[in-house]
Amino acid sequence: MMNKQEIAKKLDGAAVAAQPVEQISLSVKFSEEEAYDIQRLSMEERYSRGDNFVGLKLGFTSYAKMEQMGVHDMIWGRLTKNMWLTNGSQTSLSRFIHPRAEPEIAFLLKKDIDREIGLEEIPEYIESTCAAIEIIDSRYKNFKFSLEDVIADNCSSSAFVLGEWQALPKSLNDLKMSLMFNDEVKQQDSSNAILDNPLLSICNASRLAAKYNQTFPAGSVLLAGAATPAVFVEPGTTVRATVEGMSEASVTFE
Ligand code: 0L1
Ligand code: MG
Repeated sequence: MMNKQEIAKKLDGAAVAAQPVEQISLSVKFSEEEAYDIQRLSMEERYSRGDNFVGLKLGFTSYAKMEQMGVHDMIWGRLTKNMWLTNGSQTSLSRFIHPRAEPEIAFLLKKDIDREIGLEEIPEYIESTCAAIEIIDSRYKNFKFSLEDVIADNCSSSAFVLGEWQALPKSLNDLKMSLMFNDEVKQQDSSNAILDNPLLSICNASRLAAKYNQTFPAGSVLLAGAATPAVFVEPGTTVRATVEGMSEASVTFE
């Protein structure tokens, strides 16, 4: 029976080789708490190779998706420097297994968050916001996993792209968000799809980070969660995420 460190190494190996593995929970039972331990250990493998923590991502940030997955809370994962793709750049599909893209909103922290913060405290902690793309790429075969499996696998997070930062407005509600492949709109919804209010993702990230003793330092990025379902990326595609009133984020997959 694999222990947490062995599972972490297996998931890290799958990410490095871009080769999927069987769902861990089919052979080993582990709790949500243990899944976050495995995630941390697996990310420590990356840090030991020189990669660095740069922020957090939230998943399952739509109430419809939580209900669909039978869960009552968001999940969170860690973002690293090597996951950060330059806006407008090209990247090879071969570094991924079966990547999907989602349109998101990102935030930049200007002050360390070490406890749960409320909506009214956000201007004190958040410097700016931008349109973002998250590339999710489950390390499990056929993108199939239990809640514990996906948490252990860093919530499928694989890469992200940020548009240009802009000052944080008072509200981020009612903004049209689109995911485009070349010039074709693949998905579209309102920013309200993110927790009814994307700013709430900051409060939730602060709560979850504090619960799991993850520091969330000034300068970190927060990916707030997707406004639409994720779409499989194909070769030769320029993926673009647009948020009304913000500059777009884009990346081309060769
Ligand atoms: O970022 C997300 O919303 C995805 C969370 C992980 C679940 C999945 O891979 O679909
Ligand atoms: Mg996401």
